[in-house]
Amino acid sequence: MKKYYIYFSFVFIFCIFCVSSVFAATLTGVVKYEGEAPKFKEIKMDADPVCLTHHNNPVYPQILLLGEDNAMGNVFVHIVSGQPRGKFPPPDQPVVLNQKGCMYDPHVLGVRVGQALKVLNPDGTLHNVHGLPKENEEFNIAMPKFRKEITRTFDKPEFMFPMKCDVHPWMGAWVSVMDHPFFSVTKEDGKFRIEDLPAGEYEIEAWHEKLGTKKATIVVAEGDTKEVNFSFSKP
Ligand SMILES: [Cu+2]
Repeated sequence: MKKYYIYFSFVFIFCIFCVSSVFAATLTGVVKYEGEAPKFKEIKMDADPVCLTHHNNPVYPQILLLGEDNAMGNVFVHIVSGQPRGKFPPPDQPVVLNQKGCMYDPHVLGVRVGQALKVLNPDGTLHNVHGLPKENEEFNIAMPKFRKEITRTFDKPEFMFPMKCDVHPWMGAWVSVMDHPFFSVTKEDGKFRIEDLPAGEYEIEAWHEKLGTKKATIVVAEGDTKEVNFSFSKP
């Protein structure tokens, strides 16, 4: 009998620890595009033959990234009000922005205040990394083909500034410098997931570079998993 007491004590103590992380809520959802998608012109990379060598298929602008069933990528979903109090130290790991085949990957990204943004150049050609923030300092860093990576950090929160490459005018990305971890960027499946939200009422915003923003208000209790879906259409 005694060994059962010991066993149950272990289970009880373990569950106190595991439940503490289960208490936080999770927010999930899917972003979709409604209506007929506009057609985009193929990007012509003839100006730089090195870029051309990286592609066997036509390349299109990343403005509207649609997956199966009109699921929508490159949408930035984040909490805009009701943000939990407290300090959220940035992760030690950098956020990576690649310039692969003379295209930014990802096209939309979030980085935390103080977190490193690592920009890679695997292309074997010259790129220049030109960021145009307003709250943070503007930067313009040449990356000749031998300069494979650079790192940049940002000391102020700033929502969505553009990045561009002055060598390849079709290259563009959007960077948001966040002071909290409650954001997510959709990929081609349109899905987002925001975890570890304390119980509360929040206003959630989905942002798209051309189609504007959509908002929703949610209330989550501890341990909830809530689903919120957004849809965008041509204005
Ligand atoms: Cu470039």
